[in-house]
Amino acid sequence: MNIPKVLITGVTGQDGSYLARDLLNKNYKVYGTIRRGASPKTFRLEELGIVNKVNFFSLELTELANVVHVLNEIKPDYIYNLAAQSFVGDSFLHPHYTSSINYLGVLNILEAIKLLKLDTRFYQASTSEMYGDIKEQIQNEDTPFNPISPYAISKLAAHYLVKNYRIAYNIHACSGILFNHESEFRGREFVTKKISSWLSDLKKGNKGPLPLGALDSSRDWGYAPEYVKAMQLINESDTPDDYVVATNTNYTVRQFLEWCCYELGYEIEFSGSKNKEVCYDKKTGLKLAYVDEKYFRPSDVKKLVGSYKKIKNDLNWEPKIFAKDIAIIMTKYDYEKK
Ligand code: NAP
Ligand code: G4F
Repeated sequence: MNIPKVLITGVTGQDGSYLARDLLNKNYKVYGTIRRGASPKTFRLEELGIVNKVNFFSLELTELANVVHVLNEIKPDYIYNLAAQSFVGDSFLHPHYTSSINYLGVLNILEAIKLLKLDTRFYQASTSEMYGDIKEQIQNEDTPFNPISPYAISKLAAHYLVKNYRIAYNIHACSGILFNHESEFRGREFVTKKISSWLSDLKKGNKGPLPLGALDSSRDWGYAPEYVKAMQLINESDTPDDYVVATNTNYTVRQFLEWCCYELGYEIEFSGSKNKEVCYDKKTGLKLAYVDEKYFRPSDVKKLVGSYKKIKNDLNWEPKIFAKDIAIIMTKYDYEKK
């Protein structure tokens, strides 16, 4: 039997590292792209004990010739395109850079598949951020998109490109519209990890109070190791299609903060007006967190909640770990980490 060859762009990120672990466990041959830099960020792969099992290729996604060369060398059976400028806040500061990696990068991979006539299955990391200023209370595959950040716009353009190449060139290309998913390996700039890691440091006496932006933004937070299983089901399905991956629940940043605080032994209360709120420990009066307008975005998605009905029906995927469990898992991990 032929061993499937899989190429993961963004293998060093949160999702890429969990996905690589799963695929190696299935005995697939895993290739991962890294970007050139002083020191590649392989710490997640090292922690999972798989850094020596991944075959690394240096790839600059915005260079078509480089993409063609790498795909021609590997001739992968599956591609998971997870590489991205994935931080929404940063996309307001770097809209050109965000568009080039998140949109042109996808165009280059699809063009390379077409030019090389590869028989490969392509998965694109689409996002709930595309729903933006939401048009329906619970979002599904048919909900109109209404993006409100350069990140979301770049991802939406890529999303349509994937559909177009599927229809126009019969490429086995699909997208997972993933809602926010978090884990021990989440990047520190995202709000969940910022809260769990900062407060763990504060509890150990290594940091002062935590500055935050919009406390009442709400998100549908799932658990990344479960979401990479959904990605595999989507890409390995014989019928290429697009799927929402979500938990159908949603909570605010404020609630996430409260759960992490509670896990560390703090019972919290808030005081002050909207843009100057402060969060204290009720028992000791210790200042734990405060609102800093610096973290407000020029335009921000207020609320997201997704329906996983289609992926449950077609591919039998459903979430088992929800936001409060995730807050506890992340806080325990960060507090216990040296
Ligand atoms: P992540 O942890 O930020 O990882 C992003 C990966 O992309 C990293 O490996 C990073 O490499 C790589 N990358 C960034 N810029 C690059 C560039 N210019 N050239 C090549 N590689 C580059 O993201 P994630 O949370 O795992 O998310 C994976 C994908 O899913 C992303 O496309 C993201 O937009 C999308 N998504 C994520 C969520 C979520 O809630 N996590 C939800 C929906 C969609 P370095 O290690 O060198 O930085
Ligand atoms: O954790 P966030 O930065 O995630 P965001 O913007 O929802 O994006 C993540 O999920 C998307 C899926 O919908 C992915 F496509 C994307 O790649 C990324 O993984 O912010 C969540 C909310 C926002 O409303 C933000 O304004 O939390 C609010 N927030 C409040 N204080 C903060 C902070 N966000 C960050 N990053 N840092 C804060 O201090």
